[in-house]
Amino acid sequence: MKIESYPDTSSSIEHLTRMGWNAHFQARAESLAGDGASPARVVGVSKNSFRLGDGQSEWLASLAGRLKHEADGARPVTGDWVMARDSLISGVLERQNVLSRGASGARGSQNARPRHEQVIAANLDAVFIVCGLDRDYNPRRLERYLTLVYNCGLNPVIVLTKADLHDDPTLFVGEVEELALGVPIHLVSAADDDGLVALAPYLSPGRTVTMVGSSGAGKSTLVNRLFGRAVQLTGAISNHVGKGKHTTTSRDLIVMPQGGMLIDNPGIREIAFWEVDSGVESVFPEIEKLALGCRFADCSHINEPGCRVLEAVASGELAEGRLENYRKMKREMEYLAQRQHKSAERVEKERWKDVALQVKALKKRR
Ligand SMILES: Nc1nc2c(ncn2[C@@H]2O[C@H](COP(=O)(O)OP(=O)(O)O)[C@@H](O)[C@H]2O)c(=O)[nH]1
Ligand SMILES: [Mg+2]
Ligand SMILES: [Zn+2]
Repeated sequence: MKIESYPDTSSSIEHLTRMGWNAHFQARAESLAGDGASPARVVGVSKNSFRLGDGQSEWLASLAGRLKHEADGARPVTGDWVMARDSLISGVLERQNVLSRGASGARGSQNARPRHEQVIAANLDAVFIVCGLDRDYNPRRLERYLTLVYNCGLNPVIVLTKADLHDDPTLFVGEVEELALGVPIHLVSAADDDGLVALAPYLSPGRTVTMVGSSGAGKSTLVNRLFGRAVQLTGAISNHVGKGKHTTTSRDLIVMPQGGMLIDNPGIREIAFWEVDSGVESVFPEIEKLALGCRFADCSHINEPGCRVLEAVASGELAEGRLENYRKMKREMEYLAQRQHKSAERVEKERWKDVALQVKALKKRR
C-alpha cells in the first residue's frame, strides 16, 4: 500500500542513492535479494509497523515472522536499510553505524543501571546535538552527549539554537568551545533563520544527520525552518500528541530540500551509555594530559597527594564541575566495561559447556 508517491523519471538506483544507498548496502543486498525483495529505507517506526521509503514512494510494512523473534537490538530503527517485498520486511542490512544508548528497566530514575541497548537511529553521517539557549542550556549535559556520540564512533556537531533570546549569544559559543574541543559549533535561531545556512553542508545529497537533545530544545522547529515549511509538530502540540500514543506511523526521517536527510527524535530524557569506547578520553583530552603528571599512575584525582589534576582545579585552570563530570562518566564506563567483560566470560563458559557435552556424547557413542 503506497501512502505517498512522487512522479519522477530517474532510475530506482538514483533514487536509492539520494536516500543514502551505497556500495556497502549494495554488497549486503545481493545476498538477500532472492524472493523478489528490494531495498528500502526505514523512515518511521511505531510499535507494530514501519514506514519505508525508496526515494519514490513511502508505504507501511511489517516484519516477517522470523524477524519478530530477533533480539531487540536487531529490530529495524529509523535509518536502517531493509529488504522488503510489498508490505513485508524480510531482512535488515548490516548497519554502517548506530547511535545507541543504555536503557534501564525503570523509567525516569536517573541513576538506574542500563539493562539493555536502545538504538536511536542507524547509518548516520553526523549527529546534531541540539541545545536551546534557554533553560535547556547545560554545559555538563553537552559533555555527556558528546561522550555518547563519540562512544558510538560518530561525528558530533553542536547546534546552539534560540540565539534570538540573547543580546550577545556568542558568549555561549565561547564557553562551549572550551568544553567541546575541535567540535563544530553552530549558533542558530529558528525564529529568524540566523545561522541556518551553515547547516546546509551537513545535509548535502545522500547524507543523513540525526538530532539529539532534550524535549523542548527546538529540534522540530529547526527541521521546519530548514525545510521551509511545517513538516514536524512543534512545542506544546507535539508533547500533547505524544509519539507513543500515535497509532499511525509518523515520519522521523525527512528528505530535505537541501538533498540530505534529517532525523528528528523525540527528546531523550536520560542519557545513559551503552557502548564503551574512548568517548570520555576524546571529550576531556586536557584532563587525560594533566593526569600523566599525577604521582600515581592509577590516581583517581579525588584526594591523592601529588595529583596534577587537583592542582589544576585549585589554580582555576580546570573547572571543578568538568572534573566531576569526567570522573562520573569514567566510573560509568568502568561499570559497563566490567559487566560486558563478565557477560563475555559467561558466553565463553556456555561454549565450553557445549563442547563438554559434545565430547561426552562422542564418548558414549564409542
Ligand atoms: N525564541 C525561540 N524559540 C524557539 C526557537 N526554536 C524553537 N523555539 C520554541 O521552543 C519550543 C520547543 O520547540 P520544539 O521544536 O518543539 O522542540 P523539540 O522538542 O526539541 O522538538 C517551541 O515553543 C518553539 O516555538 C528559536 O530559535 N527561538
Ligand atoms: Mg520535537
Ligand atoms: Zn590525579
